[in-house]
Amino acid sequence: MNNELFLIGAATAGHQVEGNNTGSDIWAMEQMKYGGYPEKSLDAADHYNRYKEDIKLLKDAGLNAYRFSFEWARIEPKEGDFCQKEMQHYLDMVRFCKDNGIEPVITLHHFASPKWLIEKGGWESEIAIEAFERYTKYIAQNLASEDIHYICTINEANMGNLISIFIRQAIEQRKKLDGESSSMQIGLNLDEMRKEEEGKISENLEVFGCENPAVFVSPRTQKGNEIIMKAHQAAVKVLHDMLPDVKAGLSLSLRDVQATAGGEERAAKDWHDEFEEFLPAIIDDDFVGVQNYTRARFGACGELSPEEGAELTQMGYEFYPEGLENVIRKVHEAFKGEILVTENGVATDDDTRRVEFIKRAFEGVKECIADGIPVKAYMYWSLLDNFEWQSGYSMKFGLIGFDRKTMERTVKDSLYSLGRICESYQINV
Ligand code: GCO
Repeated sequence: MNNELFLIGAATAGHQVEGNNTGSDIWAMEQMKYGGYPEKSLDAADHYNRYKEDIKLLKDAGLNAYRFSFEWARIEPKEGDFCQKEMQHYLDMVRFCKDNGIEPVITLHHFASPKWLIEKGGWESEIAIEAFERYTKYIAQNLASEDIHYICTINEANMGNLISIFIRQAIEQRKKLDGESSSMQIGLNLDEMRKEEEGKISENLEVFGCENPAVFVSPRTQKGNEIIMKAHQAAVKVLHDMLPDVKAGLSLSLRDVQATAGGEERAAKDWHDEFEEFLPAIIDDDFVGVQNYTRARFGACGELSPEEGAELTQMGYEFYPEGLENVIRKVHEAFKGEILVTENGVATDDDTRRVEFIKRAFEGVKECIADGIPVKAYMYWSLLDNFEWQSGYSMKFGLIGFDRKTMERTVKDSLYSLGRICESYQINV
């Protein structure tokens, strides 16, 4: 079913909504003094126990698809030791979707990894390729009798690359500033910083057995990018061999990169780092998942801040729903397979702005489809307010809110408005 329908749904990621993903690297970092997570995920939205209620809300509002992730750390808590009970949990979720006429779009890896993988070298080690392949095989065996159409191997495979570029730019910026003055006139306590660095190293050694744990969301080397691409390709092969009806791909975080006068070269370089670098490894995939939240404008001196007076989201991004259409068009110039919008959304406390964001973003999707671009799905990020990684629970992306004490859900108007879009836009593709 549903393969002929245009999919309109919402997305979540296990670690951000389930709660108590205790075997994962991110959970471990949340407990650390220098782990970079000021707030802990704890019970999150307790989606692990309440997924039925949440999927029912999505269905009742009129949506027809749900993208969610399997948590590798639960399914393979020790290396090579798979937990059938946890696998069954995800199979139950898949069946619950199916029974309710909701198309499940499964992500195999969404940022969190098993802690043991990081202890063995993580995403900078070839071990990750073999481990991810073995995990994918186990999943494929278990999904053999399910009617699944789309599996996303790795969420935002380009994230580590983007993080390392961002850090490099920040250092260059710092150097420029320092170069301009004869002494560093800034109230930093270098002694304190050094102590903190030492503390971080010894804590990493204690928790992960290495000084710089290569978690998925840490800066990536060129070799690390290649490892991620190889892991993805190995997983796609497994899926094609074992589940021939499944379409496989990965997702990328893609800003709408724009150049103002003089910024053409920098904009082109940025698009290369976000997208083109990964193209050779995905060119033959069935689909690519596009994840867009805003635009990035470049001038002769680099990235520009949003214009004076521009509306900003809670994340500090420019409110710019038109970015999605531009990104889809740019991706399609180079990638001829299907395009799924696997994430698009806005963090705001004002749900009327979310309704507006979705409406305008979806207008762009319709234009792309009208021009023959094979866009097959639009998934809003996110179904639920959730644990936004290092920003904790303060960012409100959800179509559904929840009370952190009682876990009681509050459906926002934006869920119904997306449901109405879905009902009025059932085209055959
Ligand atoms: C990401 C993730 C999500 C985020 C979302 C909002 O891509 O970063 O897929 O986990 O929560 O993008 O920032």
